[in-house]
Amino acid sequence: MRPSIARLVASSALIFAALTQSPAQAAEGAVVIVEGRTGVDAPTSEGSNVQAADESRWDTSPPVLQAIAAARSYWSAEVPGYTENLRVLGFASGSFTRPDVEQHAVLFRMSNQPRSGPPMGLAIVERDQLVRNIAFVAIAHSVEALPDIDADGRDELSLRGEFVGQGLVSRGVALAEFGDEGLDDFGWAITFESACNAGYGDTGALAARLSVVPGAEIIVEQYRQPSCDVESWEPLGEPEPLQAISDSEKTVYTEISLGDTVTD
Ligand SMILES: [Ca+2]
Repeated sequence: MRPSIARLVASSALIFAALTQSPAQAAEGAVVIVEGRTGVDAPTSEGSNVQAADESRWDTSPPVLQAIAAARSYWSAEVPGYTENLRVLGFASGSFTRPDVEQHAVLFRMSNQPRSGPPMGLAIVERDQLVRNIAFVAIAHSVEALPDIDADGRDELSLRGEFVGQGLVSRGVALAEFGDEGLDDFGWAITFESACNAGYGDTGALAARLSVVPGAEIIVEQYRQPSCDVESWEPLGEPEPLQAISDSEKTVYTEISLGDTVTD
């Protein structure tokens, strides 16, 4: 199984090694994809999502239940000793698999084990029909819709995750899109990292802000808190385009067959 936490943590050394340079600004009119400077206690984890009031309806939604039932069969065969700990985590609305339709991407977690890479599901629902059912392994707590960055008529998605362990807090985001071959990552980034409770001393914290003008490159601005005792952030280097993602960094998304279900 893919070591997702390794991906989340792998860039720590690179980020910590970055040198402070002069401050700079992102492009005007840019859409913010992720603002990482929200601190250790920011309500981004499961259980505190701002969509909470709307999420409960997906717990009993027939197409989502259909997706979960199929995912149960998939993961039972895939994971030895699979134990279920189901949770519907959130949803996003947009036109994800084809243009000009209203779809909902519903994120659910089938099990909370292993913590470093639990089995997840993403159901795409259109007109109360399940049109896609994706199985994957990742640390993901929320799903968000992004603007159609590459102008193919399909909105992009972001999946945000957080890992907390041994005093280290690490948050990351995977950027994904549906193409002709299915769902595929087109970028990822660490968006927050703090070891202030890990016993390494006063390491401060790091954060990243991702923004984009649709049709242009995604811009990454990095920031740091020089001390664990301060709450203000200072820029770390110049804004830079998001680095290309390698195949080994991509999440493996598996399409679960919809059987007799009406598809798009
Ligand atoms: Ca697109």
